[in-house]
Amino acid sequence: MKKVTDLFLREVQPYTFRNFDSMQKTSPVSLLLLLLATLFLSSYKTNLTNALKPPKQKYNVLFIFVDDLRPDLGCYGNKIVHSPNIDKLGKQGTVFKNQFVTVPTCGASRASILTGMLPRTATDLSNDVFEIRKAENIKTSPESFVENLKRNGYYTVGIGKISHSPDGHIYKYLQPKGKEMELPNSWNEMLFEPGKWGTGWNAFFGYANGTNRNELKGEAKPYEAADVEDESYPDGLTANLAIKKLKELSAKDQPFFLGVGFFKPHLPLNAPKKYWDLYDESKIPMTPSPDIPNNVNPASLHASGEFNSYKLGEEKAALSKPLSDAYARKLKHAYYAGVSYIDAQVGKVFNELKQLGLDKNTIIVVWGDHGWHLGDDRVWGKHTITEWALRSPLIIKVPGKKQGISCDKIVSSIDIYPTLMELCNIKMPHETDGKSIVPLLNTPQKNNWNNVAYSYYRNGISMRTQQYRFTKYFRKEEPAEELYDHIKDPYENNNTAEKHPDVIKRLLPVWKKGNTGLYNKPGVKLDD
Ligand SMILES: [Ca+2]
Repeated sequence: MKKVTDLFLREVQPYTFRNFDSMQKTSPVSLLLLLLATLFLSSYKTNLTNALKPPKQKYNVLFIFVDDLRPDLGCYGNKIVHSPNIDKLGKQGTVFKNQFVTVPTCGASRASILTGMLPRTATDLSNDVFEIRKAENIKTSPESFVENLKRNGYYTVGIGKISHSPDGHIYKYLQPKGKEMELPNSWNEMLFEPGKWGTGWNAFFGYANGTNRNELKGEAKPYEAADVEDESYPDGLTANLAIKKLKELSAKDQPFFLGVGFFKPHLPLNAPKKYWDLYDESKIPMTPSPDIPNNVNPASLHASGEFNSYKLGEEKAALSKPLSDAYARKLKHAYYAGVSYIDAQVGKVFNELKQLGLDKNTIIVVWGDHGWHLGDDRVWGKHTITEWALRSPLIIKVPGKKQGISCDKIVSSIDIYPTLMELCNIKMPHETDGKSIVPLLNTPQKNNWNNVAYSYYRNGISMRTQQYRFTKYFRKEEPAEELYDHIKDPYENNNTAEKHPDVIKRLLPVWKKGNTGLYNKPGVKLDD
């Protein structure tokens, strides 16, 4: 508002004075009229300033990034999982039931959400996208929404895993924390408490006794249930740090962005025993998609390499044979314990926000960076362009907006940048591939919504519409096209591409719009 007032003064005052000078030689009546006019203008100026005065303060933004969280939450209809705090947020805001990430791997998915852009090169699919861009010294992507908020007067604080590395700094596993940052222009403060693990990467793969997967050379289990307090695993420390920062931020006369990045339920599936105790393992259901889907080439899936890198697991995952039901249940139990552990940490942060009275003026976003196969299609992990790995939670609460809304429209994580800018009344600094979903916060069943989301990996491009998932791979293995009808086949068990060339003919022009040409360029090695 200061800028508008300044503009007013610059434009009006010289004009007034110029006339005043020219009227010095005129009659006292004219002088009186001029004085009255000046008084009027002065009062008009005050009124205008008041009228343009913004609400007490701009919205703050609290953004919770959760690693590898698929929509296994109560507010997404999962009746087994205990997630009371995130569910409560769902009742205060909008739950987006069909939100899809653009890339099913941590770093690339986060690069996409942070810039509001689809991947355009092979680098954009890499987990190390931030590091590669930095090394190549090229700015191939526009600024992050955090940087844009910062440039527009926000005080920005990140805690934990927001971009890709667990503390925002670039360095390799088992190395000391690096000096360079993944997002060098985004943060006023980038923080992490590594505790007994010493560095962010060690903490990320950490066990309760202070060891970590990399130090153990993979001689570790993919899960742990130590009977310890929340702070004996890294996310408990992250929640405490977020609470401490919120207290400081509440004392500042400046809107803030606080990003908090929790690690679980990423592997290793470690959580305090009390969260495991919330579940009866025997009641945890098995996947509705236990086999490789019909008419699907195994090249669309993978051999669960990341999961199998925890060498002390009781069984190895493979496409040739599913894990035993008992072990699959144990692993799902571990994943759910991790979700409940995170939910409790998120709840602590929400409570502090409320205690400080900041909830009335703070937008809250909870987002998972991609989905995860819990044995679905015989895969344990991410890195596929199936519904299992691409669908993740998105919950947005905006003070004063409708509450307890469930929205089924198709949205993409690239839509979040323009959404936040609209809510914070800040211009997009570049043309985004996404679109603001603020209209859906007002009218969740909005007609004429462009129901399409694109995702990329494994040499393929997958498109989700309200009814279908259509995927086309650039590869020699057949079939290279997959079509799933989500009305008849919500778990993607049957590829019906061959049966429905008519549907594909209809979908293909829309699919082509999502082909950014990224596979025309040389590739990088991707994880699986
Ligand atoms: Ca992830």
